[in-house]
Amino acid sequence: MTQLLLQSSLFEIPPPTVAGLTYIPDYIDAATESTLIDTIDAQPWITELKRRVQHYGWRYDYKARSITNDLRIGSLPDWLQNYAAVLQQAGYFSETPDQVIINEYQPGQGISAHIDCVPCFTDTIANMSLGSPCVMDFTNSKTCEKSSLPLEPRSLLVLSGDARYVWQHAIAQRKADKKNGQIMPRTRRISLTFRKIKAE
Ligand SMILES: O=C(O)CCC(=O)C(=O)O
Repeated sequence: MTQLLLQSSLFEIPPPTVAGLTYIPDYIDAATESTLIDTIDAQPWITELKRRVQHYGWRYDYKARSITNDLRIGSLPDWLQNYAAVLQQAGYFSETPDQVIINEYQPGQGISAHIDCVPCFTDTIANMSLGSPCVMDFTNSKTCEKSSLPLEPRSLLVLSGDARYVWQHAIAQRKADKKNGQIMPRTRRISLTFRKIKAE
């Protein structure tokens, strides 16, 4: 029995495939990343959660887990609108995203497992990573299968199909991640999540 366990531990179990997940490393270059971080840091942060956030286009009500008409802020600022337009032109979205949430994660901060609000947002969620690498964990809400994906800075993650509607995603609240057996300490990470609000 021990022998069997030892032998099996030599093999890595391949993670289940998350259908509908597209991961694009180096989606933006380092200069663009740096400019984006400076632009983001020049804007006011909302501090009512454990992590700091910024909302554009529409505010999201974390308590009610919803978006209502009174939460409309206005058009995306130009520096976000350009990315929203490119995401639509690239075919990831059928309509241009009109809502962006920016999340800041200091080491030890994360986001609990969730599926993005189904009545609020359309069928694609796109997420750009800046700063620290981190691991995103996925759990299949039907089968409880698990999978993890290291998110590199400057990458783009697009969730559609099962990745959008069946798999929960989360970032564990910890100060380091393991990648290929190596401990990777986290530093400050910022993510930009692009969504399209569902029409009433
Ligand atoms: O920070 C991330 O990469 C994920 C953000 C997210 O899941 C969310 O804002 O709902």
